Amino acid sequence: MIGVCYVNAVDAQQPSGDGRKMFTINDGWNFFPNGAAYAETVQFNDEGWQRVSLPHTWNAKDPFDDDLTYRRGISWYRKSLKLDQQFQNKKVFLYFEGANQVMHVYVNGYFAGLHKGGYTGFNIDITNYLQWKNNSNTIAVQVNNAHDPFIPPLSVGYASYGGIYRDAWIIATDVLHFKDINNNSKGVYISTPAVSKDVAKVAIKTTVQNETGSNKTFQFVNEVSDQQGNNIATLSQSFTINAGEQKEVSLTSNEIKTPHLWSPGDPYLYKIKSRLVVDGKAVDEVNNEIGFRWFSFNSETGFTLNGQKLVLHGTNRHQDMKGKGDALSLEDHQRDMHLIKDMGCNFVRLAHYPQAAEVLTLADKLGLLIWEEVPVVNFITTSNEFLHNTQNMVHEMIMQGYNHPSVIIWGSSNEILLHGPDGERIGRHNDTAYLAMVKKFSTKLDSTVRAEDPNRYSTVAMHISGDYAKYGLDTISQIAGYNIYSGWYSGKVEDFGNDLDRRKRKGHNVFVSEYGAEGEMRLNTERPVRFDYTTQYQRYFNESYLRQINQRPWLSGTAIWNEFDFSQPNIGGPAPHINQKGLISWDRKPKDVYYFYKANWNAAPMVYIATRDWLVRAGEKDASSTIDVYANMGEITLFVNGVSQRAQTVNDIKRATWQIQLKEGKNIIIASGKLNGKTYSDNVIIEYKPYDADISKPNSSFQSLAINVGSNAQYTDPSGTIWVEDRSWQKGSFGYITGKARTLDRKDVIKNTDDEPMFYTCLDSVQGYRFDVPDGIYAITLCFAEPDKIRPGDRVFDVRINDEMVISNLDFAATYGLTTAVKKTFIANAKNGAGVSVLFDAKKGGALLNGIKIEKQF
Ligand code: GCB
Repeated sequence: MIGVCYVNAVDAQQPSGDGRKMFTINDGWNFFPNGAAYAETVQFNDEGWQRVSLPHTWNAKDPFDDDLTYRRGISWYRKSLKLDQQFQNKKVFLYFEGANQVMHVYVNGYFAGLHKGGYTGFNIDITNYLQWKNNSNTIAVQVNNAHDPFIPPLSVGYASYGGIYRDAWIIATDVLHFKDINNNSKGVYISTPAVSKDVAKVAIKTTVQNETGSNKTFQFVNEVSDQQGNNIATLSQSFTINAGEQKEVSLTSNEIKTPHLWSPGDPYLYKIKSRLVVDGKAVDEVNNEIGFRWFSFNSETGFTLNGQKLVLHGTNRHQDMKGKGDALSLEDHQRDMHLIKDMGCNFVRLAHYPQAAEVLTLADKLGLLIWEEVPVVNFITTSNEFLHNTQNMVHEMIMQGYNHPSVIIWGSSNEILLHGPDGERIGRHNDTAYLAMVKKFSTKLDSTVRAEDPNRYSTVAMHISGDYAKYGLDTISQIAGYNIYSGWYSGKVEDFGNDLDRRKRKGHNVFVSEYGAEGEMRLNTERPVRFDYTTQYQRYFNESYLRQINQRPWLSGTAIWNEFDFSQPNIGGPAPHINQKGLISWDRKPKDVYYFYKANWNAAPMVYIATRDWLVRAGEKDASSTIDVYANMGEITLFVNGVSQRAQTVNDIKRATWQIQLKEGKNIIIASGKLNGKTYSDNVIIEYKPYDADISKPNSSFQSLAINVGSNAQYTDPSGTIWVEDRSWQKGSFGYITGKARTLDRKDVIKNTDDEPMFYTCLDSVQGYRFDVPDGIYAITLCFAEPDKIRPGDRVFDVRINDEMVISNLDFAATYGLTTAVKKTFIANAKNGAGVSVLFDAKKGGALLNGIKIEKQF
C-alpha cells in the first residue's frame, strides 16, 4: 500500500516516473454481497448496490456475532473507469494488492483475469479490453472467500475476511516495459551479492518485454544513490530486443566502498532508480530502496547481523483489528509497526500470510527484521492443485518481498501436522500415506523457497509433537520454528526452557516462532492461575518465558504470539471470537504486558506502573495490593498517597514489586527512578472499592456485592460493577457452600450477553450461597448459562431463597437453550439475623450458577 492517492475528473493519473503512470482506484465501487447473474456485463444495472471504497471487507462484523460462522461466499464489486486518452497507446494493468481469496476480473464484459489466494498482490493486463470511444470502461470483479480445498489456508484460527481489502491500482507503461509489473517488486529484482563493512555490490535483474511491434535497442540504467541523493554507483548497459520478445537482463555493480550498513539500530536505505531508455527517452521507470547487510544463523551461537551477534527480539503480527477486519488503512499499518518498534522489537513474524506491501516498506525504514510466510496452516490437501497454488503463492510472496532488506526468512507452513487429512485436530499421526505426502509437499515447497531466493533462510513453524521429528519434517527447512504454549494450554511455564534444551543440537537452528497466554483486560486478580485469562497471568507467563529465553544465549530468536489480539471466529470464551494473546488489545490499546517487553527491549529510559489494566479494584478492607513497576533503571521509589515506600531494585527482567495498602477511593501512586542523573517517573490513580468480609454486624454499611462465581478473578462489567473473586462461605461472611469451579467450553459462544467473562466460569453441583447480611430487604440476582451439551431434562433443579421456592424445575436446555445467558432477580427478606441463603436442590444433574449479586433495597 503506497501513500499516494490522486483524484481527478477522469480517474486520476499522475506520472510517477517518466515512463510509468500509476494511481489508485479505491473510490467509487458499487458492492453487492452475493452472487448476481450477468454482473460482469456492461449493461448490468448496479444502481442500488452499496457504494464502497477500498480497502473493503464484507466480514468486518459477522465473525463476531453470537454464532460460530460468518458469510464466506461470493460478492461483486463494480466500478466505471475513465482513463485519459494519453493511455491509448500504452500498456494498462489493473493491480490489486490483495483480495481474499479468489478473484475473477472482467473489463467491459470480457474476462480479463483470475487470481487465487488472498494475501499476495497480482496484476492483470487489461490493455486489450479497454475501449476509448466514450472513455468509459466497466470493471466488474467477483470475489469469493468460500472455503476452497485447493487453496491455502484450509483451516484457520483467524477470520478469512472476504473482499478487496487492500488498494487497487492502475499502472500504465510504455509498450516496451519491465515485465511482471506490480506495485511492490515492480519487475526489477535487486540483491546484494557481496556485502562487508568495506565493500558491497548490487545485482539487478529484470525481464524486459517488447510489445512495440519492431526490434528495439534499449538501455537498462540503474542509479544507486545515498540518502543525500549522491550517486554512489550506476549500472547501465545497452541491449537489443526483437519485436514481441521478452529478454532477461542482469547487471552487477562495481565494488561500492565502505557501504553504510543497514541494521535495526541504523536502518540506512539507498535508493535505486531503474529505467529503460529508448532513443534517449525513459519509457519505463521504477524506484526501489535497498539496504546493505549480511546475516547468518548458527545453532550454537545464534544469529549474527553484519558480523555481530544480535538476539532476535520478536513478535508476531496478524493484520486485522476491531471494526475493520483485514481492511486496514495505511495509517493502521503505520501505527502497528511503530507500536512494535517502540516496544523494542527488532524482529517480526508476519503470521500466517504475506501482509500489505507497506508493512515491508515500514520494516525497512524502521529497522525490523522480517519472517514472512505463506498461509499453509494445520494441514494440507494432497492434490497437485493445492501444491501448485501454494507454490504460486511462494513465488508471488518472494517476488514481492525480494528487494526488502528487512526480510531474512521465508516460511512455508505452520503446524502442518496439527490436523489430520480430514481436517480434524489429532494428537498422534498414524496415516503413513498422508504423512509421506505431507513430507513430499514440505520438501517441494522448501525447495521452491530456496530456488526462488537462495539469499534468505527457509523455515517452518511446528507445534509441540514428536511426529515432526519421527517423520523427518523438522529438518527440511534451514530454521526449525517451534510454537510453544507450556503453561497455557497445558503444563507449566517452566517446561518451556526444558523443551528448548531437548531440541538443541548441532546444525539444528531452533527458533521460538510462537509463545503466549491470553489476557482479558476486564479480568484481574491477585492470584493468577493458568488459563484464567487475567492480564496478571499473561504477565506472569511472559515474564517467566523471557527469563528462560535470556538464560539461553544460543537461541537465535523468539517471537511472541501475538502483538495484537486478533479474530478467532471458531471460539467463544470470555471475549468471543477474539484470541486475546495480544500484548495490545483488539482495538489497539497496549496492555500492561506490552510495557514489560518495552522495559526489557527498548533502551530508552522508562518507568511504568503496571496497573493500567486494573485501575478500579475491589478488595477486602485490609487486604494488601500488589503493585508491579517495569523500569529499565536500577532503583525505583514508590509513593502511595504521598507516603514513600521502601525503594526496590528492579530484578533481572526489569520488575520491582510492592505490597501496599490502598485506601478507599482514589489512590495516587507515583514511581520514579534515576538514570545518569535524570529522574524518570510515572503516576496513576487507582480507585479502590473495599468491601468488608464481615458483613454480619448489625450496623454494617453493607450495600451490595456481586460475585464472579467459580473464578479466582474479579470482573468489571460495562456499568462499572465489579464482580469479585469467588470464595467459600465462612460464618459472618459470604460465599458458596460446596461446588466445583469450572469454565464453559472455550469453543462455545455465550449468547445473549456482554458479560461473557462472568458467565464463562461457574460452580457446578453448587449447593448454596450464604450472605450473612444484617436484616433488611435485598434484591438477589442469579446468573446462569448452561455449559454442557445436554438434552432437555438432563439438568433440573429448584432454587430456594430463605426457604421460599423462587424457581422450581429449572431446565435450561429446555427453556433457554445451551450456553445462553439468563439473569433472574428476586427479592429476599433477611430477618432475625438469619441473613440470606440461596439453596439449590438438584433433581437431575448438578445445579449450577455463574454469577450472583445481592443489593440492599432498604
Ligand atoms: C498456534 C497457531 C496460531 C494460534 C495459536 C493460539 O500455535 O500457530 O495460529 O492462534 O497457536 O493462540 O492457539
